[in-house]
Amino acid sequence: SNIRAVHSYEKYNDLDTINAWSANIAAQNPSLVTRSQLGTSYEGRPIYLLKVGRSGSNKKAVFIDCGFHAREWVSPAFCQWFVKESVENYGSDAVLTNLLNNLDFYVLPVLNVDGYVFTWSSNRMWRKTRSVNSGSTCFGTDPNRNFNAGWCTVGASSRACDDTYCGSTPESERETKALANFIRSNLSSIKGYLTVHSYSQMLLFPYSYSYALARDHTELNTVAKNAVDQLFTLHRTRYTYGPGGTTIYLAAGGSDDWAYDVGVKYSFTFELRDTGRYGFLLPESQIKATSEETMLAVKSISNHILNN
Ligand code: ING
Ligand code: ZN
Repeated sequence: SNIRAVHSYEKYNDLDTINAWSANIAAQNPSLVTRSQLGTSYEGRPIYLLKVGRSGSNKKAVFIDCGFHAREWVSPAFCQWFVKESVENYGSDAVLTNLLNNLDFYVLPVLNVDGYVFTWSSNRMWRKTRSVNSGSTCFGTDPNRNFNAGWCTVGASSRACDDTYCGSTPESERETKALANFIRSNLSSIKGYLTVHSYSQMLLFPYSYSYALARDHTELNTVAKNAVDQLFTLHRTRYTYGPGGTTIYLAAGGSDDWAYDVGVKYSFTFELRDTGRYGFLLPESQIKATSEETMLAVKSISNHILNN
């Protein structure tokens, strides 16, 4: 008999549980999922990456990360859901099967592993990494202000005690450096970059570091509109969409702007449920609905990438 406990996709899972789950789902689905280590965090924890898709040659890839900001717990829950849906519905869901046959999905369940552990042990509202800042007693850098895209020019702080601290240099954090190195190394295949945050119910695309419109603005706007329209069909959840700067706020150093500027055209930031009633403390009872509706948006964007 199988003594391994069934994984709870409708609960928030701590990092040890997520790491045990990712090892397991790769071991149980070797033709669809492989696990590697993207890098190591400041505090020495492994950062795991799953590659999801049927093996094939010259496949385009979509990179999806979760858990940039430690307190946004529904984000890692979504990444787990995405992998679950992929392994459970491969071969039965025609759209998903086609995507997995023709695209690789790199799924990073938790980027900011140290911060995530800290929200479970000490401070549920922690956002940043947990690196030591020289000359300060405050910890951490905002990983979504730490990329080399208008770095620290707007909507970011140069004070180590602030929640939007941009860090000492771009990619100063081991976590952001590992992510950026991976994307730089796989630019020939990675055509989409999706980074999953909460909350606000928005689908954002470049730019956030300025009001300038992206070269591909018209196409990105259409892709975003189609994605939020699909998302809406399931539970009538309303998302707004548009360039980050005008849709949420100006903020430099974000990973989506960086990915776009290095050549990943389809670069989006999701802000999942809700719009503030529960905020970061979204009840576990909403994980399933949030994840299922988000799947529709991710599938919509991925289909566009596959066909363009
Ligand atoms: N929101 C994002 C943040 O890092 C964002 C919004 C997206 C900023 C893209 C910059 C670029 O502030 C949350 N909730 O973290
Ligand atoms: Zn966030």
